[in-house]
Amino acid sequence: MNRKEFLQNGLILGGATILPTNSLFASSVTEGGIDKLVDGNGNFIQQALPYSDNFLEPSMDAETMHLHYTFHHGGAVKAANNDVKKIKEALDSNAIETIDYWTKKLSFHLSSHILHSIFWTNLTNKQTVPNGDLLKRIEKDFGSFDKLKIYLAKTSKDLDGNGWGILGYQPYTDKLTVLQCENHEKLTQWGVIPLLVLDVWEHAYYLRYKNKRADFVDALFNILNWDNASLRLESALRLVQ
Ligand code: MN3
Repeated sequence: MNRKEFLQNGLILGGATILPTNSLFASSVTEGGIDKLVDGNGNFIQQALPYSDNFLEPSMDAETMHLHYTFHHGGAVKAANNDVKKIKEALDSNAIETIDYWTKKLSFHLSSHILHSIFWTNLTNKQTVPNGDLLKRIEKDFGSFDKLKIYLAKTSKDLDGNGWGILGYQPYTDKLTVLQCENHEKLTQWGVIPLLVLDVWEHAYYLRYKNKRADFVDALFNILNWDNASLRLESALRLVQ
């Protein structure tokens, strides 16, 4: 797919994110470079975590990891399948009074599935830093890695209610961009491909960090997998060339 075709298909690809086939998680998480969120029948599926529940201790405790992955992410996958079913039923029976409700729900639940799927691979148990093309683009678009860290941390800490801080690649401008996403689907820019996502919903940190979201965000910065973000950028650029 060339850049023009990508831009024409932006609505389809806008929420999808990709890992190259040579990545550590490629075999189980992706298919053809795209995060594998559906099975052969088009039903949403949840991939296994790429590590054990306690892999990210102490920054993220095992109990939170288990609950977060199983019930919050897993719940969204089940709900997204139900939303699709309800939309189909409404169309098949020509009873469309509630179709706007299920359409909004699908936006919420599928966006949750996409962001959580990226989030797990964006974390690791060692300190990493951006390098190569990702670092060059960070310096070009934000001034320095330190400035990006300040920007992304502040955006994540100050989010109203529940949501995500996101570093993404915007193919329409060929720039990196930061989003402050409310819930899972609000305050985006069409076309942005997420590279690095920070879940700041209360369910992500409340057991260990209580009300101290800022402490959790600071801890997250010690376990962000910038190598994974680099792989995602490489794939995004390949897709739009
Ligand atoms: Mn979450």
